[in-house]
Amino acid sequence: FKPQIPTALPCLLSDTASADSSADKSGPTIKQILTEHGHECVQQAIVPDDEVQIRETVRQWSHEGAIDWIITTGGTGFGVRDRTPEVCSDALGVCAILSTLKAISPLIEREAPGLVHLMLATSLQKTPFAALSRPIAGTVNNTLVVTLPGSVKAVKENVDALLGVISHAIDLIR
Ligand code: MTE
Ligand code: CU1
Repeated sequence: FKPQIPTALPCLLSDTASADSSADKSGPTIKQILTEHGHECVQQAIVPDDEVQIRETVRQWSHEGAIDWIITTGGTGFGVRDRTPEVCSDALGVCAILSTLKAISPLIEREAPGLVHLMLATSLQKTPFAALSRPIAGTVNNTLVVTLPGSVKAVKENVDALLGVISHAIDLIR
């Protein structure tokens, strides 16, 4: 038995993806994996690389009360959007979005360094480039928020790692 976990996916990929949602491959990947594991995805959005828009999306969803888990994808690395908009490409595994972490970290009420550790430790077994991701995780209101890297490969590896603990985490947070 897998409990249903209402989940939201603001797919914070890029201005490109927000202009053309078919450019987002990681959001649909997350949704597919979660659905296969019996979790319901109740909200999904692609937000442009804008700190305020990202923060307001996460704030709003975490205060609606219906969402237990918000997953973002992209923007965890070292890219600087303003200087390198043209390299913001999922396919290359190079994402140039700066705003995600800056947007979300002020909202976090209780940090979850253990979840960050789990994501990084698992990811480092797959690639040393995992060291270039700076994920954050924690609670906002009664919602768990985690930030995943942008590539489809990274998303699969991180979601697999999180699925082992997420139901219990959400039971405790609710
Ligand atoms: N983590 C996993 N599990 N698998 C990966 O392939 N790619 C890394 C890293 N984390 C990767 C990963 C790479 S190449 C980068 S640059 C960083 O995530 C940051 O990605 P982001 O800027 O798209 O968030
Ligand atoms: Cu990379």
